[in-house]
Amino acid sequence: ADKRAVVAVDLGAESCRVCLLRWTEAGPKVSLVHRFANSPRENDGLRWDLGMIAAGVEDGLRKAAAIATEGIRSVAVDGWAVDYVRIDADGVPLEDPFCYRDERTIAAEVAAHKKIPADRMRELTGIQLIRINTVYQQFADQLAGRKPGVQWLNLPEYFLSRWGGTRVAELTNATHTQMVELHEPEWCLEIFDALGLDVSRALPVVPPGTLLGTMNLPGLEGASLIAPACHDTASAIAGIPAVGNDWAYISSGTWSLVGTLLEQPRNGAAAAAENFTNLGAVGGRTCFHKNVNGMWLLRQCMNEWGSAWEIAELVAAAERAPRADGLLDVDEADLMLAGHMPGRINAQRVRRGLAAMDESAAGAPAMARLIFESLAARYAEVLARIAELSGKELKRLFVVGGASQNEFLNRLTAEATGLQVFRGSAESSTVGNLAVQLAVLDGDRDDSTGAFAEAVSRWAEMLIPAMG
Ligand code: LFR
Repeated sequence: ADKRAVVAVDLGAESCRVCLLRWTEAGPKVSLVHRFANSPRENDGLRWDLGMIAAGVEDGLRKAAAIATEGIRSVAVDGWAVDYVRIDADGVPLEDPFCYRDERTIAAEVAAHKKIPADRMRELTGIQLIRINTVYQQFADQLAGRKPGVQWLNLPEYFLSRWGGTRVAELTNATHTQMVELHEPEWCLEIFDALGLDVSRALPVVPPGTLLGTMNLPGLEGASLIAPACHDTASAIAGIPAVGNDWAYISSGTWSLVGTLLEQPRNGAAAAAENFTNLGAVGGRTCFHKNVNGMWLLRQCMNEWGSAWEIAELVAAAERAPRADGLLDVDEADLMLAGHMPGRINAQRVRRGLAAMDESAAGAPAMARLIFESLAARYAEVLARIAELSGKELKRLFVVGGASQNEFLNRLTAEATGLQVFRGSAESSTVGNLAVQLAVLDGDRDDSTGAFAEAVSRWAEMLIPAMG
């Protein structure tokens, strides 16, 4: 068997990671070879620093190549969805990509729905109507008269093409644009037409597990480039090896994605009215979930509190703080925006007739507790609806991703939901990314089948204990 190493790149809104899978006598072993902080910055709008991300990832790839003297067999990239790179005819980015939190889409969303009603967009795509979706960003670019570029790619696919891969739109990521048909893996022409967007600038939609070519980066030449589930959430869910019909998930990081896997999308009146999403998942399945706010709330507060608190101490202090006197609506639009989060939280409290809290670092434990209790209550609400809409009798809840390490939040979640909570991998996106690669390298190429999903699941089960 081929015992060369396999590399997973995971792009996160807060941190980016390069991990290396090597084979030992005892089986696979995965180690983190490079990690660096990421965040959008104000630069003619809220944007990502693409050069910094590329330099960081490529540093990581070179480190991986230096460690893996046996050679690297393949590389795959997953990352947050919806944001994209517009490129010129030579594949060179026109500018730094916008961050989905940039406020330009507030007006674009309203304007877009004058051209195509929200209900119709929902009916066509089955996707949660949420301002961050690519479609509103593309429309905002157009309204602002930004040069369209010859093509655009979501970020993971951009990186794969940057190193020599075919330019594609991987399905799990493409669905989050809100520009793909619900029942066909194809761009939705009605939406492109209604908004005056040019479908010839979008790339062919391909399933997760597609081979895109070979790597041209010095030191890694010849490694296969694979599109995994390019959407980090779809990768994270692929990293949960659970079987059966009684489980739900929370992919817990900057966002909390609260949902369950379905064999078929559900876009009936209730799912639409309650704005659940039907995103692409590995093996032709559907991630049926809702974006709930997440560690964004806490991280944004921590930015204001300076270096006063480390996350672990803050969680411990929150656990000792008194119960909150009233819960936040964590999904209020204002709480999705960047900057002065303690003030935004207090503004909501005051609007709801509650007393303002201490916004300083001294008040951090109480505010953190409020955030955790409010998130847990929201998870419970959403999961109850998921059980109802999916017809599943939920018993187990798998929490994966960075914030799955927060045992206090897990306990609050167990109390609020009544479900048995299992902590999956903190690096579940990487588990899923590698599992898809291994399934493909093993010869399981037909993504549309349950067999592919099962192969991925078997690999995920083997990889979880192998994560360093
Ligand atoms: C999680 C995630 C979510 C997506 C949001 C924006 O990292 O990918 O699934 O809704 O970020 O891309």
